[in-house]
Amino acid sequence: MELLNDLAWRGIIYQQTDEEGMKELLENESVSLYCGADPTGDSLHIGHLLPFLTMRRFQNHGHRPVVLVGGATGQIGDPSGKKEERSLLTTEQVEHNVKSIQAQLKKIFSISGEKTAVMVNNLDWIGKIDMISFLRDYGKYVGVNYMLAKDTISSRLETGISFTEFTYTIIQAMDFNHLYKELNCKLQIGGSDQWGNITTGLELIRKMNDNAKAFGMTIPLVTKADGTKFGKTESGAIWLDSEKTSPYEFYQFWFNASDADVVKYLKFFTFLEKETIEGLEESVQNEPHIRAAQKALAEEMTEMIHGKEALEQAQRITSALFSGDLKVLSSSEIKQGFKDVPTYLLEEEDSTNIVDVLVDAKISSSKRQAREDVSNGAVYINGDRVTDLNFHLEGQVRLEDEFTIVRRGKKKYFMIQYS
Ligand code: 629
Repeated sequence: MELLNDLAWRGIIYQQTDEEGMKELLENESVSLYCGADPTGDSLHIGHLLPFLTMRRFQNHGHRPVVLVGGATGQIGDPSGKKEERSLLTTEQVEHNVKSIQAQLKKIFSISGEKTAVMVNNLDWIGKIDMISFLRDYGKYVGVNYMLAKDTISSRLETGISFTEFTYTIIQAMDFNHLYKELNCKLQIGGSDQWGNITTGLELIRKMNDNAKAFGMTIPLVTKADGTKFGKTESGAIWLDSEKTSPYEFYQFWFNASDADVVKYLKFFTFLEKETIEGLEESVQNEPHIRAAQKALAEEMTEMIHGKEALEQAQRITSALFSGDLKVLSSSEIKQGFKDVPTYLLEEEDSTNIVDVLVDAKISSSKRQAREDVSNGAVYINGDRVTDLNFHLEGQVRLEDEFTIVRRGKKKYFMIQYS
């Protein structure tokens, strides 16, 4: 499908500065476009994904993504969408974060040779500008009244905003102007919170380059049908870094999308085609219990971010947990799969007898109940049924010498850890 139609069908376009002009531009030339991320942390999370995946859609249609990491802006702090002043990061933190985020973005774009995506860091040009040049060459073009009218700034006038954050929008505008001149970058995209910064850039480009015209586009905020925040679970954000969010958790996040949200996510985040997504939409309506759409979403996303092997591992963990057969998993896979089950720490002096452990860890309600559970065959240790009342949690059952998985009944799992 033609790019803009595809984006519209997916619901990816929120605001555009000049719809007709942009249509013409994209039809007539291979366009360079950019989107930035500030290194405020050492990993991107799924809230960052949409604009970067959208850049990949442009790339697939012959345009060139310019991926910016804000080594300079990350030291200032974007007030957009923030109710309060941010605390400054140290320059070391920013440098560290820049490296991690660059590596993640490189993976998303598989940046290699020319003609594909390029990666830039705004510290390379912003870091060279001295204060007098800043005020004379750029500051003169941006009216304070114009800035005060921006939502992201006006909304902070009551609670307060430092001159540092107030200035942020000018720096992002300077980036756009720089990329316009150096890389012929004519379009900036971002989430809806970036509208103010993007339009400041268009103003600066126009004023500094003889009425030149560039374009801006924003992408809607991802919302959930139940009104809760997208991308957050009880254990926090869903990170792209597999150390922070394991591929299994990542898989589960998408797999657990509600029927009301899943089709929207397929359109936003995957590269599946219209016909395929429409087929999955029918499946949500006619046979929701098989969760075909959720499965497709989880597979596409996990493979895209973590690769095929990690996807297969996540699927293996999912089905082992479902069947209760843990023997097919490695200890590290068990660890991933059981991260969120109730945990009990067994101290060195505690009894390791199965009945005592069941009571101490509150897995069974009393000693009598614990004995009954074991004798009835309701207790499993690392997937093996244990019926011996004299069984001890020692030796081989301590996986990696660290933990044991106890299951009581069909689906109740617990983790015993050792001090
Ligand atoms: C210099 C810095 C530029 C252009 C952009 C930037 C970063 C921008 C920003 N973006 C958010 C971030 O970094 O703060 N000022 O966390 C974030 N972005 C992705 C989407 C966003 C936005 O990385 O645009 O809307 C989240 O979906 O909040 O020259």
